[in-house]
Amino acid sequence: MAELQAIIFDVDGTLADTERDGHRPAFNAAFQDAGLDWHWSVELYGELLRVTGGKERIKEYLSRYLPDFTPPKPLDDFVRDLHRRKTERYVAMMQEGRIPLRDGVMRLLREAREAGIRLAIATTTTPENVTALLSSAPEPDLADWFEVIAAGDVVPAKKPAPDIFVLALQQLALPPSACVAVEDSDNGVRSALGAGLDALLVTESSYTAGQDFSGAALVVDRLGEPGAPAKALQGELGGASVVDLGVLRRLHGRIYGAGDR
Ligand code: XBP
Ligand code: MG
Repeated sequence: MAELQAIIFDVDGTLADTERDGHRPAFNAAFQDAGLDWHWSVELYGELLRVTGGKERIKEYLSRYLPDFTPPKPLDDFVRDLHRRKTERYVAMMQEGRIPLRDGVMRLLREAREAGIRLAIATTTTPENVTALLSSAPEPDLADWFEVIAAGDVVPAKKPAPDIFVLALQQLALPPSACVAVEDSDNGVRSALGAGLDALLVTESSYTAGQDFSGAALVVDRLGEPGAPAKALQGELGGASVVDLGVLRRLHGRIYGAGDR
């Protein structure tokens, strides 16, 4: 009988819908800064998102769309420098508060924190991006609410590999059975399930709607707020109109046989 002790959140698409109007324009701005005439449209970016990680995504773009491109320096150095510029552009955009947290995120974080549930992050994105996003939130010290921020290149393999969730669990010093994970993408679902996080909630995001979330315990369109209810797309909300801590405790209890069913 395991009690719910922590929630591990993905960031991009889950805490905020950052990809289309945050990461994508930051890549395009970096390309422009570097004098490259590349442009990633909303549609093209949707295809490139199959590959997680910004540096990996740039390499995927080159091999698929510009196989004859000759970088002005060794490829890894070129991609690293271009991506560094992209991170600068992205952080500046987040500091302007360009992307808000998704509906219900602050509500759920506050409720969990007040109940003594530990908070963690497991994301593929660069750590600076996470702190910049959280710093723009209505709660000024939000980044400090997260006991663990596992992010970016600190693990050998990015999602869909389980490594980043495994690292977050190690840093929390908890087994998967003490946690609920929250994701928005099929790559994230594979990563979380691979780490043994079976109490898995998916909140679909703009680029991930309709993906295959097999294995997730509950899939909703949003966490929801009063007046903007969550809709269950897979699994049951059990009569709740938003995803709150009670919903997460019941979900966890159904998987691990503890808590309020
Ligand atoms: C997020 C990513 C990241 C971001 C860009 O995936 O794949 O690459 O798109 O961030 P997830 P960087 O939500 O599954 O963690 O450019 O810093 O990699
Ligand atoms: Mg995501």
